[in-house]
Amino acid sequence: MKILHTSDWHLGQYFIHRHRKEEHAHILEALLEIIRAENITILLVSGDIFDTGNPPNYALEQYYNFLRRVLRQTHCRHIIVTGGNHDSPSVLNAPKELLQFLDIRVIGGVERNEQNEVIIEAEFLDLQDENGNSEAVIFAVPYLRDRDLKLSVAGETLAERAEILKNAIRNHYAKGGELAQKYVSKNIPILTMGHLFAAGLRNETGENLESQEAENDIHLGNLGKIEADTFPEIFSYVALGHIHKAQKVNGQDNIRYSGSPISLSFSERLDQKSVVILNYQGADLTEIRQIQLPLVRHLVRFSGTFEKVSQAIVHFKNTDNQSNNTLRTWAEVRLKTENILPNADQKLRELAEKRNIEILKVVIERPVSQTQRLEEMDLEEANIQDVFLEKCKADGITSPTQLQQLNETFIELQSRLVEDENHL
Ligand SMILES: [Mn+2]
Repeated sequence: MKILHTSDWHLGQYFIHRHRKEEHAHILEALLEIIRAENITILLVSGDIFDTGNPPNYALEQYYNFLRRVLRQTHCRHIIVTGGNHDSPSVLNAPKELLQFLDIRVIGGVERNEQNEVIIEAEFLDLQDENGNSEAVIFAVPYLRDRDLKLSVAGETLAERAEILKNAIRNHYAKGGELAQKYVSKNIPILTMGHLFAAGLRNETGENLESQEAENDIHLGNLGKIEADTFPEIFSYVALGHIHKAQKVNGQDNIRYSGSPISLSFSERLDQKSVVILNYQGADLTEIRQIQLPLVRHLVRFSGTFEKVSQAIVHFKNTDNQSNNTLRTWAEVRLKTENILPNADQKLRELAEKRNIEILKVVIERPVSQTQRLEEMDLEEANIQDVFLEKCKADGITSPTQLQQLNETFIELQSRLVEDENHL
């Protein structure tokens, strides 16, 4: 039996005054083709189906049309959709009962009973074949909000909150693991899903992402990172969403982020997007394979002085015409300049136009010069937190306790901001 794992579609994304409708249309077509060609039986979508809680009509149409085509045009029998932090549980859940008749299971958010206790069983799916025999079980955990985990206790430190959050999530998965016990003897796949930050992310080359460039660093946030051992071993695979770059957690082959199918911000411009295919023989996961998705639009970033950026644009090799599926390149410019350059923006846009590149955003980067120390820091290389701490020191804050508190607050704010900005 083959299972496909994907996540973070962000249908309906509005990106610097543009929509992503065509990109999503191309990529859903590609997904459908993979489901067909690989003879997938179960499709898992681990959260962030839509970019906003109130998606535009065309995005809803793309979603329902995709579901319909999967059921009609492929051999896929079960579709499991969980809510991410971007999804509105009620929007996802609205057609839940209807979809269930079509073997599409939607877990938009955590369900609670009248005593306000989480109903773990609602996330536990026993998928059956046409004869009513279980053919797989999926513990389909949606994005867990603080309030789902009853974490709204005031006055805790950030570290305490992170610890409580981690334990609550661990406990949630442990209960799912207990429910799965009775299926062990059935010799069928037992999997789980999640939409959360995990610790120990490494890219394919084994580099530790947590020490990479700032934008990757912030992606992970520093709050409530979940360790690989959060997931009980009864689950042969953990299908995660939330992080947009495809990767394993702690180097473990069977705990993965599938990554988003399209680049949702310029910081994802170098990602190779893909989906994960799982092959099961009975309960055994015998193969895990990544399938690359086509690149339907290039996102590029030009950075440097006006001169350098102009040259880079003029010499840019636009691959737009190499494939019918490829849309016009979108660019972000990061202009390093100490003086205001009149019409720089306009001139660059005109140059780009000739290369069939559309500049979506020009960011002017002026050198910071509050203190000698700050001036000496290479801002391209520097860790954003170090810059913040240096700025605090430059402003006369020397108490280690105070610095520690400011640092924690900064990390929290930053992870919230960037989560927003990068549409995680
Ligand atoms: Mn996302």
